[in-house]
Amino acid sequence: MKETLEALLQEALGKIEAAEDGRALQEVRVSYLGKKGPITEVLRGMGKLSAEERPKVGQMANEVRDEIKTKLDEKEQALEDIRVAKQLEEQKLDVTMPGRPIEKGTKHPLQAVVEEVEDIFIGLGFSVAEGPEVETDYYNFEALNLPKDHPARDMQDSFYFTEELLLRTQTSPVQARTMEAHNGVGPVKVICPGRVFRRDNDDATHSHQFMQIEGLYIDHNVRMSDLRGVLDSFVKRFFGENREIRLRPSFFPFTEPSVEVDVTCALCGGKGCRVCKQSGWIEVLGAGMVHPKVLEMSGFDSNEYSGFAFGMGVERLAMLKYGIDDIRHFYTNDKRFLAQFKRV
Ligand code: 2U9
Repeated sequence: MKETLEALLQEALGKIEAAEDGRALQEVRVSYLGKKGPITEVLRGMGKLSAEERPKVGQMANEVRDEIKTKLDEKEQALEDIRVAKQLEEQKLDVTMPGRPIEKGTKHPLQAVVEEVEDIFIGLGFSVAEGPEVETDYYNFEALNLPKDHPARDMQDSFYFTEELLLRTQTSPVQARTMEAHNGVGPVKVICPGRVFRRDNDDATHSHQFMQIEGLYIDHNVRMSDLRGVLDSFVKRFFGENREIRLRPSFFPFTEPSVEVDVTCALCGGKGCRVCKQSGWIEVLGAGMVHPKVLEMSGFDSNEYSGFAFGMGVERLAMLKYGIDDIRHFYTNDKRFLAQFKRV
């Protein structure tokens, strides 16, 4: 009996040792310690033993059962430890690891320039006005002294939806609408930034679609010197205090007199170089005194009121300020170009 129990113990310990998971272990537990197991069998058969042998065998059977139970419990714990360790290893999460940086976009350089120009003019007492990109022939041309047969339309003739509806060729219709809304009562002091569309062949300096900022100031006694002062302040703030402006006579149907405005060349400081074609000046703006007909058409008495207006291309401003050599960079969305304006 003793040998049988000893053999049983060794056999059970071997199986416990070999068990690789909880299930195998449970099978060992049931088969050795269960009601139909060999140890129960031994205990049941004790009646047949002599009085002398009975307690010894009983004690030994109990010891074998306890030993198997202990080893089963130990192995169960060991398997559980391995399972937890494995799971921890697999699901390792380093909470101290720095996160993956989210790539931040940048403000488009044209938008940055528009906002900078807006800030400067707001500082000079102007408001910002916006209007539709799809315009009527009336506001885009007629109200600006460009009647239907006017030759200056040819330069801009662009994207028509119908005879009377087109993509605006300038932001001037926004000023015309603003003036109309004032019902002949000044002052009107606005700048109008926005996208405009023209018939043009695209190249390094031209695009059929670009951005403009136009300005308008109407009040009693507004004079050309006011125009000069405002544009001089703007240019000094936008390009640098050391810049001067120069006005040259020009023609626009909506202003009389009209001027083109040059700024001292940044590269040579006015001495003359390749960039300014030896002139020392670079053209940046168009401007003039609002034509009396334009004032009258939008409801202002031209004997009582006068005003100045100006217009500039945003791409051109940005190209001059940041040394950009091709207008198409603004529209191709190349991140290598755009990322250079992170700090603008
Ligand atoms: C009203 C009255 C007058 C706006 C003006 C210019 C001169 C001008 C363009 C030149 C090419 C800007 O860079 S560009 O696209 N503009 O030169 N614009 S005066 O005059 C107005 C506008 C509205 C009611």
